[in-house]
This record gives sequence, C-alpha cells and structure tokens, in this order.
Amino acid sequence: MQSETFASANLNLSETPTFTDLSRWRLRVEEGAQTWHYLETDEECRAWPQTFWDKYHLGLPTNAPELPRGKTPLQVARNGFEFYRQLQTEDGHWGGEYGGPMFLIPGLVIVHYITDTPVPEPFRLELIRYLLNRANPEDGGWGLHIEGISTVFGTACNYVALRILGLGPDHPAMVKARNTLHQLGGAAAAPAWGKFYLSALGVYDWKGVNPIPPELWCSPKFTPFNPGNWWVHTRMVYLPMGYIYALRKTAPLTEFTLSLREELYTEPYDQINWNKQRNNVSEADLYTPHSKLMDFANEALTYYEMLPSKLNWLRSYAIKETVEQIRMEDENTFFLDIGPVNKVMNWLVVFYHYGKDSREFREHVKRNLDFMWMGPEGMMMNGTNGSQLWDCSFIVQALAEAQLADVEVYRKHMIKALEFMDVTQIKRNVPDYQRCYRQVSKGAWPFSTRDQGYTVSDCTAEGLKGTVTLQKIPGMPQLVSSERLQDAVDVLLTMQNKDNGFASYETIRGPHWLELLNPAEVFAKIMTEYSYPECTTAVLTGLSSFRSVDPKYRKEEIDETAQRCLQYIKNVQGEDGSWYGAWAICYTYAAMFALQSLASIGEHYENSEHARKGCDFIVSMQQEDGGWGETYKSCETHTYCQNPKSQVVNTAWAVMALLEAKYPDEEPIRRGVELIMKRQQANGEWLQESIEGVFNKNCMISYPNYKFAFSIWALGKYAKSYGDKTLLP
Ligand code: LAN
Repeated sequence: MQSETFASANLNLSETPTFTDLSRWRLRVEEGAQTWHYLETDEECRAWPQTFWDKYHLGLPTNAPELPRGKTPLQVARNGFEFYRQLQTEDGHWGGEYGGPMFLIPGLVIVHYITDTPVPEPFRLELIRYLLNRANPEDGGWGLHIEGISTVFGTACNYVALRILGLGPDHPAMVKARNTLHQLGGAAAAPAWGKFYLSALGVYDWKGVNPIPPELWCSPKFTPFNPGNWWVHTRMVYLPMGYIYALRKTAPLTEFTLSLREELYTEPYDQINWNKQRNNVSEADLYTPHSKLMDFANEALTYYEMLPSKLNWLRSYAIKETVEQIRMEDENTFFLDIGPVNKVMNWLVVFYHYGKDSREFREHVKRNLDFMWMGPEGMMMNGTNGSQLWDCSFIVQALAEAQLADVEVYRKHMIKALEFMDVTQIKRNVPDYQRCYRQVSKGAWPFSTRDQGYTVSDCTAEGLKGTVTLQKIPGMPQLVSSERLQDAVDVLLTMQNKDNGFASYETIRGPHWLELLNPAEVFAKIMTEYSYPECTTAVLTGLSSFRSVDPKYRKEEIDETAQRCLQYIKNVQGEDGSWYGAWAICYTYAAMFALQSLASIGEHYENSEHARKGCDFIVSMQQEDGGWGETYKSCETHTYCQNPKSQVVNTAWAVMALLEAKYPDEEPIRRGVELIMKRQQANGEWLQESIEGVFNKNCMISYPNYKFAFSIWALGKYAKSYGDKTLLP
C-alpha cells in the first residue's frame, strides 16, 4: 500500500471548511488566456486592486451607476453597453464563466490525486464551495450538467472529487449524496467515462470497463475505424483513454481508496461481478443505449483482451503511436489541448510516460489554470479555456447594429476588441498537420484563444465578420491585412461538406453509421462531424461580409459555396417550419441563423415558403408576456419545450429571426423587444437566467455573455426596421 501522501484526502472534514475571501481574487488576462489568482497579503491586494470585472464575476458589489431609464430600443442598447463595456478586460476581450458540464472537476481532481499534485489551498477550498453549491437541493446528487437531474456519473464522480478535496464520509453533504448514489444503483452503474475515471483511481475494476483499443490508431487512414475520421473531440478523448486502458494504469491502493471502495457501492467491492458491470448503466444516465453492433464488438474485444497471446507487438506499436499523437496535441496547443477532458487525461498519460519531473508534466500543471473560473458559487472548470473570440465577435457585431460601434467614447473599446481579433487569428498550420489529422488553421479563428488554436468553421466566420465590422468604422487602424482576411476565406472554402452544409471543426470524414459504435452512453451524435444550420449560416454571412471589402477574391467559388449553403438550410428545415439548433437552446437559436441565411438572398416572409413557415413556427411559440423561453429539454427531446419563464436570450433570438425574415406584423416583434427592455436593470445590465448552450444533445453549457450581446443586437435590429420609437413610459 502506498504511503498516504495526498494531504487533503486525509482531512476527512465532517464540517464545511471556511472558504476564501472573495475580495482577494484577481483575474489575469493575457492575449485571451484567463487565470485567477488569490492574493495572500493586504500588501499584494493594495498593489493589485480588484477591477470592475473582477468584482462583477465574483458577485461582489460593483457600484455601477444607475443610468437614466432607457425608453427607446437604442437607449436601452446603449445603457446595456454602458454597463457591459466595464467588463472588457485589458487585452480587449470579455471574460466569463464557461461552466455547465459537471464531469470536468472530477477528472481534474482525480488526476491531481493519482499524480500526487497538491491542489493549491485557495483552489481546493473554492472547488469544494462550488461542488456543494451545485448539488441538487432535493437529493444532494449531481447531474451531467448544472440543471440536470442527479445521475450516477455526476454523483459518483463529484462525490469522489469532494472526498479527495477533503470532505469526510460523515459530512452531511456526503451522507446525502451517498444515499442518492446508492438509490441510483451505486457507482457500478456509472456510464463509460465514469467507469474510466474510477478505474484509473483504483476504485473500479478495469474488468468492468468495455475495451478501449488503442489499435484503432493503427488502422488504415481510409477506413472509418481510424479515429482520424471521427469527430475531433471524440477521437481526442479516446486517444489518452486508450493508453490508460491498454496498460490498465491504476493508482496504488491506499487507505483512502479502500474506503471509497466501501462507500461507492451497494454491495461489498470484492463480491461485485465486474464483467457484468460493463453494460450496467443507470437509467438516470442512459441517453444513447448501445447498439447491437456495439454490444457485439464489446464482447469480441473483451474476449480478445483476455487472450494471453493477443497481438502484443501490435499493442506496443499502438501505444507508441498514441504517445506520439498525444505529444503532437500537447505541443500544438501549448498544453491546453482541444478541451478539458483530453487535457487532464493527457496530463495523466504524461505522468505515466514521462514522469513527474518532465517538462511535459510541468507544462500541463501550469496550463490547468487556464480552465479554472472563479465565481460567487466557488471555482468551476470551464468547458474550454474560455469563449473569448466567440463572445468578442458577437458583441462587436451587435454594437454595429445598434449604432454604437462608431460612437467616439467607445472608440477605445473598439480598438481593444480589434487588437484582440488581430492577436487571436491563427497564423499557422500546426507542424505536420496531416500526420495528426488536423484541419488547416492558417487564417482561421478559434473559439477561445490562439494558443488553443483549433479551427472552427463558425468561429472563423464570426471572427472574420467581427474584424471586417471593426475595420469599417471610420478612422480605425487596419490591423488585419486583406491577405489575412483572404487566409480566413481560404480556410472556410476547404470546409464545405458534400451535403452542402458546414460542420464544426472539420469536414465530415467518417460515415454517420459510426454512431452505432458510440460508446459514451450519455451523449448522442459524437462519432462524426455533422453539418449544422448555425455553422452554415455563419460561413455564408462571413463570406458575404468579406465580399463587401474584397469583391474579387475567389469570387466564383464564394458564389457557389453560398448557393450550396442555402440549399442545405432549406433541406434541413423541419415539416413544422423549425430548425434544430445543436449548440444552443434550441429552436429559437437555429431559427435566427436559418432565417438570416434565407434573408441574405432576399428570401423573406412574403416571397418564400421556407421563411414563412419558419416565422409561423417561431410566432406560435411566443409566451403570454411577449417573450420566448425554451428549456434545455428541447435539445434532448427534439421538440420545442417551453420554459415556464420567458428568457431574454431566447427572446432576442426570436426577435432577430422575425426581423431577418421581415415578418409583416410588427406586434409580436415589438412585444418581444419590450420584454428585453423591461428586463434591463437600472445600471444597464441584464441578469443571468436559465442556461443557454448545449453540446452532444444532452449536456448544457453556460454562455453568460449572450444576455448582453444578443439583447443589444436585437434592439439594434428592431430600431433599424421600425425606427427608434419610445416603447416604455
Ligand atoms: C463547443 C463550444 C463552441 C461551439 C460553437 C462554436 C458554438 C459551435 O457553433 C461549434 C462547436 C463548438 C466549437 C463546440 C464544440 C464542443 C465543445 C468544445 C463546446 C460545446 C464547448 C464544450 C464542448 C466539449 C466537447 C466539451 C468536452 C466534452 C466532451 C464530450 C469531450
């Protein structure tokens, strides 16, 4: 048994510790990278005072001044920016939490434990605060995301995380969570990724985990089984998982993990029939059941894993390839990796492969910080290293629409934003990019920061639009040259799919039947790329914005691409006139994009069947109070689900959709606009409402900046169509 070195796991606190002093936290930003720092002394605090945005994000009083009440849409938009401009950080972007998923902190904390890397004390305390705050009040468990019902994945993993962070089994929150966990079937019924984390920690048996063969990386590039043909997030998660699984890496047993083995299960650990657990997934968790094909493949591979004479040379070769792919991913992203899941798993592989004294290990520890976000409820782990570029592109377009971008007092904000666009554009293809299955990236914009460096189709398009918008403001510096705008177009033109749409990071490489081999159980549509109305519209409008400043460059190709985008949009409209949104909630989000696509070629309510049906669908969902509100259930169930309370963000999307389509009746639009106006606070802000975003159908994610960008945008758009009328007394 290993010596008990991991300090906090032995604290066994039965009472909640005292959390940190929020007035000592500071956000540091550098070219978009966001890291939170805790200042220990008063002297340090005086030398580095809290900024407005520090206080805002921490939920401390900001003393933002009350503004004269806005009565017209543009006055309200301006008040909105009067508040929001105070949140722009010195590197030009708007920060914000990017939480939602509840399976990120456990991965991080478990790898801290396995690698015996202490969690810095203020972070440890605040992680505890966050997890306690995010437990579901009724049953004390956790879900897949912050608004979801308690699941085994959420409850088992966050229970373990809190235990590692220092809470003892007798802490009331642990007792409550454990009861819920046992009622759900105990940790044995965790879905695949939960089984993986728990096995790596040594509190689940690898025999209970369906095989994760790294050999797939050796399959020929042209076959669907080569992970290079899968959706990039899925392949990047299964890459390090394959290494850990193939070598059955497990932390040495300690008193602590022995105790967890007793706490997590409904029967004695030694009596569990592990082979039977491979397909045991709690009903609360299960979203995508295994196909027959998947079950068959798992049986065959399990049998193969038991053979002493399995192809060991192939396995060694596969592990070598895995290590090489991980090395490239780490180096190419400056150890940020594509997202928080593979980030911590790669860190674990680096621990086993290169050791704790390696440069790779140290770099990983350093860049963990980029994912941590501090808020009033404690510290969370973000779904990416932020949403910097994405949010910045939206707000500048919104300001242009609301006639605020060229207001002299806001010039300094616009210059800062442009500087941020400039540094964030990706200037290179990663070395040997085809060897690591990467899309071209020179000229693209990423979702978050340049270091992360992954091309995303719609981020490139929004970045392009944002940049063009800013550089069109009279007197602005032209920081991004026309060659660099052309580079962005070059990237986009490589990304159209055969079905005419645009996907997220790459073109669709593998066949969609690969979904039959989706092993994740809690997510859907993750095996390949798909085309999306959101991404397709963004590219279409991005190209047209480019054309407004450079009409000649690759003109024919751009024309043809745009035509095909429209065909795609029309093709994927539902019978009822709706479009399904894959990246935010849900039908209102997609309608805004799709109707914008149609409008770009002059198809509106009066002259287009598609636009008419699209509008009628949206109008039919308007709520009594004039707003729109969908819940995340829309995404899960593929039917519009009303949120009992209308939402500012859904309302803004619906209003923009109807305005794009030139919906002939002003009344429903005006009522939506009035709702957005009424929800504004005296200091110009809008308050956080329900969660806005989604991925993989079933997991929600927060976009707190949307309430500013889309409200301002919708108000501006309304004023453009109907004039800046007095709507509020
Ligand atoms: C994101 C966030 C942004 C999002 C948009 C740009 C909005 C979208 O239009 C394209 C897809 C993209 C880039 C996207 C893909 C999936 C992400 C990265 C996320 C939803 C944020 C978190 C999620 C990632 C997969 C979370 C980690 C979980 C795994 C299942 C690996």
